[in-house]
Amino acid sequence: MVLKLYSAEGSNCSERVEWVLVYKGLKWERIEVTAEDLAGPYQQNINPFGFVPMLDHDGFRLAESIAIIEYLEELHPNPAVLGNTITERARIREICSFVSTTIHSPQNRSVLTFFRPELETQDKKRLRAAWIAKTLGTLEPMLWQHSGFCQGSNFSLADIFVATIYKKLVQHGGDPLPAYEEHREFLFQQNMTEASRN
Ligand SMILES: N[C@@H](CCC(=O)N[C@@H](CS)C(=O)NCC(=O)O)C(=O)O
Repeated sequence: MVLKLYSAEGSNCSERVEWVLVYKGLKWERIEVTAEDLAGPYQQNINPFGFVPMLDHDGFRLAESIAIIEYLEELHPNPAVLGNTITERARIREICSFVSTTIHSPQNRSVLTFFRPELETQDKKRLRAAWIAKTLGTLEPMLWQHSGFCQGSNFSLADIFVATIYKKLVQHGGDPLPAYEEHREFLFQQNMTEASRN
């Protein structure tokens, strides 16, 4: 079985999948896609959506980070990232869906460029950071209700989605958010780090 992941430096969605691959202890190969390739040969030949990540499992290609992660979870259920009970799984999916659709998508580079082509890079970064900060504020009351992990008492995909989108906020120059900083520190203490490159 050969697992390959088309990924890109700084890609938030790819990082989610990479973290899952590492956490599950899977052997995989990373293929870097450059910004120029994304809208060119990569879109023509590999992923018609023109986005990373894209998984290639023995020739079966799959796009969309959540679909990829669900596929990996079904292939390799242990250790689980989607929780153990039906309500746990539902809550984890609720958080991940909010991060993926409400927080991440509007600030995606190509989405922002489509709607605001006039903005300079720095202004785009500021806008992206402001949106992530605002929506992480909305999400906060849903998190850390039972432990330092985002949902329930165990590490899950919710931690991965939250930690990686928070990292994006910091990369865009947003002000630190204390609760999310604490979460990052907690994961580090638990050895659940973002050291996701193999
Ligand atoms: N819904 C997709 C979104 C993928 C996506 O937005 N990927 C970004 C990197 S995080 C990308 O390829 N951006 C390139 C661009 O916007 O041109 C997923 O979850 O995989």
